[in-house]
Amino acid sequence: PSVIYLKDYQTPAFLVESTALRFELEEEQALVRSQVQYTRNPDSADRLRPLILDGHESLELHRLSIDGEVLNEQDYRRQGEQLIISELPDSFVLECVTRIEPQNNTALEGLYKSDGMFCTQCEAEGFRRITFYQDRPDVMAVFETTVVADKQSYPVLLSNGNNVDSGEEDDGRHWVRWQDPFPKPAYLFALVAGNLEFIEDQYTTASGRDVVLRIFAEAKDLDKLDHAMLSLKRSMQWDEQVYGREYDLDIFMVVAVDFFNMGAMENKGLNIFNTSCVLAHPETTVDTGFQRVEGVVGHEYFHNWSGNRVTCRDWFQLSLKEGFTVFRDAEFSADMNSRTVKRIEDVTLLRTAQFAEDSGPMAHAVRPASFIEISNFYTLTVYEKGAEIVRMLHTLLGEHKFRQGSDLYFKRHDGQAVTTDDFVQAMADVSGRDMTRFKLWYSQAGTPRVAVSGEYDAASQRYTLHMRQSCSPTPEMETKQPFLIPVAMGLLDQHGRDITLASGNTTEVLELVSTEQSFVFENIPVEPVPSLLRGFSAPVKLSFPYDQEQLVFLMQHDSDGFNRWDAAQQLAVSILQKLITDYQQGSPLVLDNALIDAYRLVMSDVSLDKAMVAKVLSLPSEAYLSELSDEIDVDAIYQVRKFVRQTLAKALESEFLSLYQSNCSGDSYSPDAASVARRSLKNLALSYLMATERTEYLALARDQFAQADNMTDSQAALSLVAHSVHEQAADELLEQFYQRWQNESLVVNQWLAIQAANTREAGLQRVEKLLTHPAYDASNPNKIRSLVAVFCAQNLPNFHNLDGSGYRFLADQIIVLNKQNPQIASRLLTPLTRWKQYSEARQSLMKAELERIGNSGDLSKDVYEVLSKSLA
Ligand code: HT7
Ligand code: ZN
Repeated sequence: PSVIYLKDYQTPAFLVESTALRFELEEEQALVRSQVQYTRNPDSADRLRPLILDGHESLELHRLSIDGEVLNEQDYRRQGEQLIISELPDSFVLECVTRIEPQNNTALEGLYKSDGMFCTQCEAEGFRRITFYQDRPDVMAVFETTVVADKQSYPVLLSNGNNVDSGEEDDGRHWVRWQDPFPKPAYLFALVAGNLEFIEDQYTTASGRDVVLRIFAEAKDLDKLDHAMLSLKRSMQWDEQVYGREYDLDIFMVVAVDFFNMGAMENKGLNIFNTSCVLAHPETTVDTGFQRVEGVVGHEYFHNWSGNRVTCRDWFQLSLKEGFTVFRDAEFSADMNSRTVKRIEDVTLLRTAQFAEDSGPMAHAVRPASFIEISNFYTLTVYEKGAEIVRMLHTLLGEHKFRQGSDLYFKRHDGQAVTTDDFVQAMADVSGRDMTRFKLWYSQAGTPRVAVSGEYDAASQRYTLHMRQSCSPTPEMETKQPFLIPVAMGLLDQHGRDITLASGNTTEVLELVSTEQSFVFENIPVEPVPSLLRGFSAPVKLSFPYDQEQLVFLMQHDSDGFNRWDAAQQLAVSILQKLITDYQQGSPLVLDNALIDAYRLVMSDVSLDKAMVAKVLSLPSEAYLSELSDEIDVDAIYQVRKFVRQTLAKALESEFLSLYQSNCSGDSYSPDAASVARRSLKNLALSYLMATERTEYLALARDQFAQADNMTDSQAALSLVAHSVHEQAADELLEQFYQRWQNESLVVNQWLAIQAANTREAGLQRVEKLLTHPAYDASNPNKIRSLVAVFCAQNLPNFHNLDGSGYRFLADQIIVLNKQNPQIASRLLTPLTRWKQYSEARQSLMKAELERIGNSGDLSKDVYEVLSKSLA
């Protein structure tokens, strides 16, 4: 497969004025007629450039004509994924009829069927599976779409924009015509046809325009749409208030589908959502599920400006829309819930999964320089690290200038397809800053390290922070230039109070721009404890030689909530890492009292909000400990973490019990932030109590399971019992749960995931049995993620079994999925790509499975790219 390079970007040879589509949907096929008005691009110097259309090999071409004249086979060339037509006039209409088979489309790209309904997924390059087109984001056009289908089976026919006409035909078929007045690239095209119902609401924009809001789903799910509707209205209002952005069409539609490769898609005026990101009901959805719906609804809605009105010039610029939109949705969620907790969650994801990606074989810059398959670049780096870049701009410019920069960006580029450079330029123009060094964040891969040390001179009352930055080589980039790293910081006096700095503020943003740099603070009366990287102001690995006492001091006193949590994490990490070494050396494990004392302090700190307490009392995950290891010792990490949990549980048993009891409330369920916090603390306490392995706590968990009026409490209890030593109770509860919820697909996914994550022996056999359970469907990505992906990513002892069975299992799954759904297959590969970080024994087992996949024949571009980079 060929490599596409950013440096080879060329403007399109032709522009599109308008695109008219007609879909004849049938059970065995769909006929697609496109009529596209082309004009030669005046930008293009070479007037002989041919028209190059993209078209997937599965497209059956029935007819091609130019201005009504049918083309013969000698008038065009079909070459791989392209159809090339030369010697064209400057302006013409190309009509094209293709035949496709949505019912056989298992890749879930282009037009496919999900549970009997037709739907589309065109980002990034799915439109070329529908018709021949310049399937690239810088070709924007207004679309008119007519959908024709049997009325009884497909009463609802949707596409982008406004419904302008509809009618019935004699044979039981009907049609609906949609017009989208906003020029858009093909990746934002959408179509849905099915037997759907909807809930409706209305929103009046700040300028007084009325917008109809509709959320569609299967009839059985209609009672699970209210939270999404509320989230949508909150998103619309938030975007007006915070960014001054209004919605622009008369109608905004969301459709829930069960078969979907990702979370959701921001198609203009017609968002398509994975059911897992839109359905929510207290009885079937956990608190984090409610929050995810709010976040994803916000994310897709915000794309209407950051992505749709202003889109990407090419796919290397993906983070232009994704990084900015993730930043926007994170701020939205922070405003709707606890800001600090949201930040802790996002940083946890970044530090575990994104940092691991950035040091693995698929490491790439936020604006990659090349790719084989763009679907492989919908990554944590492009999304989450991209959002961190936007956050750094926000930190460097401040709220007000950042908003001016955003206003300028939208004004300057409305209706255009642009680059990350254009985005930064708008920020540079409003602030008058030179952003040249800052832009290295987009082009250099890898996580910078910042080593900091402090020096206090009592005589001169001067405190100096010395910083040194470095960044390890990544594939295709051996050496890096120093980044511009904003380090938000403060200094705490001996009482834990913030010292006012020369600027008059207690938090300052230091700008680290060279490899080594020192920052001097005058008039510091006592040796301070520095609070560094407040709010995680840059996506770096910062180290400072704190001792345990200083970490506990920061945990208690730092005015920055994020850093209070982070001090607790650093304390726990250092203690766990020491125990991991003890375990490896065969020394007995003894837990340092410092952690027990620190936990006790946190539990008695009434100033902390409950969500924060729950976060601080959660040990660093196995994934985070793995990411921090030079060589990942699966067994040591798993055993030590288990030992520490159990020791904490026993040492603080009475405290955890009273925490549990004081957070049980008889109130009916509400997904508001305070109730979510209370439940998270209660269930965390229950998890420690269960870790004691005492039977009275099994009874407590069983009671909670029996009496819960909401899925959060029910599932927490189920998961704790299922993962406990009480095997019989585990089996009973799992069976009861399944009997009760077997008709709720999303709940069944959770049931599968709980079992997949069970670290008890013979985990693989349990997973293999579940593959044949009626609840499992090997063609549905949500099921694959719940069972296969959870097993491989979260069940460390079983997946990494030294007999190699876990690796073999994953390779077998990938070999099948490579043909069926390449996007999912290549995502599933991730755990195997990290093979170089394990012991030699595991390395050779993992590598052998990668090679077996490689030799299995006919690899998709998706799998080929990840595999070849992993083995390089
Ligand atoms: N922009 C959307 C991307 C997306 C996608 C990409 C590749 C394959 C399938 C996909 N489904 C959705 C999602 C988003 O970031 O909003
Ligand atoms: Zn997005």
